[in-house]
Amino acid sequence: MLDFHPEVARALKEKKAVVALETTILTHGLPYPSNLETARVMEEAIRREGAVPATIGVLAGTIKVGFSHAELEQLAQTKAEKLQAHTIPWAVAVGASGGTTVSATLRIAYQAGIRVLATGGIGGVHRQVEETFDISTDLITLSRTPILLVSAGAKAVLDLPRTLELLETLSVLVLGFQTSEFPAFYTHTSGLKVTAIQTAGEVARIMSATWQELCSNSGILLANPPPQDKELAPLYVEELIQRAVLAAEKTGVKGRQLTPFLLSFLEKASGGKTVETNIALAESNARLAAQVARAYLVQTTS
Ligand code: PSU
Ligand code: MN
Repeated sequence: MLDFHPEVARALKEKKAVVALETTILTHGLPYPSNLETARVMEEAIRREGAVPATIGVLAGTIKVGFSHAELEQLAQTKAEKLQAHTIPWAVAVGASGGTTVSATLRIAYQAGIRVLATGGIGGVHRQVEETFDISTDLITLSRTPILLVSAGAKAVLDLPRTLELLETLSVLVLGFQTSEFPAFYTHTSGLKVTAIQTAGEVARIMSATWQELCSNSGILLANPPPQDKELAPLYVEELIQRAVLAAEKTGVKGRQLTPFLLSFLEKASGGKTVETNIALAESNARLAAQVARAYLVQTTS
């Protein structure tokens, strides 16, 4: 059912390091043309580290593992759905196009034999969850899919303490890359503690201990702080987020529309500053994911 780009098919066959990329960041997370630029920058970062990018998404009902430039452009331009793991079959059946969220991408990547995925920031428990019960299916899917996800912590628009608590309950190991603080997407600080890990090699060792030695099917979250020179001031971001959450409440935005609404509000309210940080952290996550994919290859073939 999967349509592999020849470069990705070859890389998997030759057992090269491959990193999966999600496409909701392209279809719903960033404005055009920053979205297309981000997708390309992430792919390039992976190539520079000697790995092969496998951008995943759905084009007219076909599940793509690896996109050509023209196909990426097509996905960025068309009216695309926001697909989660459980809505992929619907898109396939009706011939819809869609960006795959982390949850959908985890599912497809695993099916394709890929063990590392990079995103900007994973979804999680939304603020005001008491009223809305809005919890991203990213968390549940990660807990059931043996893939390592590189993410700049979780998106700051979320309730981060509850997101971290739920990951704990779901038995997802959360590692901080060269940090013991869970990053808050636009900043490296959140006040929340995680287990620090120093090298890609150690991450790879944990992956094989989890999946091969303990036969666990749990995913792992590798939290990578945003690049220092692109971080935003914590108080500045928090003020914008509170305004964004209030605006969402007032306009009645909820469900799948909520995250895209909040991100776009932040972009406008910050004069594009949040997009700049988002692109920088996405690139940095892609780079780290490629380093981990290479280390995991060494780990599993030695
Ligand atoms: N990272 C970004 N921008 C994004 C996303 C991640 O920098 O837009 C997307 C991912 O695809 C993630 C989704 O799975 O946001 C979460 O959506 P929700 O909260 O509705 O589950
Ligand atoms: Mn949701």
